[in-house]
Amino acid sequence: MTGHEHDPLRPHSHDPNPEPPSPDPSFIIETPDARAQTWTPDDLQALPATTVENCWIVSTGHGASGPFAFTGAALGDLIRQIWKGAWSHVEVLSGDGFGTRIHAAELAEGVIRPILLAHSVDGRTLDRAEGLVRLVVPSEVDDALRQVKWVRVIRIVDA
Ligand SMILES: Nc1nc2c(c(=O)[nH]1)N[C@H]1C(S)=C(S)[C@@H](COP(=O)(O)O)O[C@H]1N2
Ligand SMILES: [Mo]
Repeated sequence: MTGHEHDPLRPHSHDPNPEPPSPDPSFIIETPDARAQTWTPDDLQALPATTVENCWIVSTGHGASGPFAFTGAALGDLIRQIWKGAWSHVEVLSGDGFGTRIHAAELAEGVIRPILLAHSVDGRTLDRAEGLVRLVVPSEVDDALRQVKWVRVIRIVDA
């Protein structure tokens, strides 16, 4: 290896950033046709809401917090609403260089405890410090590396 090359899709375990990268909670959705649309938390709140109870933010290094009931849009449903063509995976990137890749199979219709683009927790809107807008991957319960705070870009990819 030649020095440290940071890949946001392969974050190493680390102390989470306590500070939002910017005050602006809007985010951009990029579709495979190279178009982009800007969304706000209000746009997200206008979609059908899904709540996933009993979510934990778990980190071996610095403890766990929860249980939380996160509410938001099921990410798979959101993608199927705005992109009717083929797609294989989605990259979810934060404003502070964090991110994760989600395969289409993880976002299939009708999954129990679906992956959410969350705007609320325990019945109230998340504040910016809590990650608004926050990706919640309920199945990930070991190191919180997919619980992406401050989502900035959602890139729908057809590989
Ligand atoms: N954007 C962003 N999301 C992130 C992180 C981060 O540094 N930046 N840290 C992750 C890690 S390592 C942990 S343990 C959790 C912490 O979430 P919390 O601040 O809500 O406890 O956020 C995860 N999501
Ligand atoms: Mo962590």
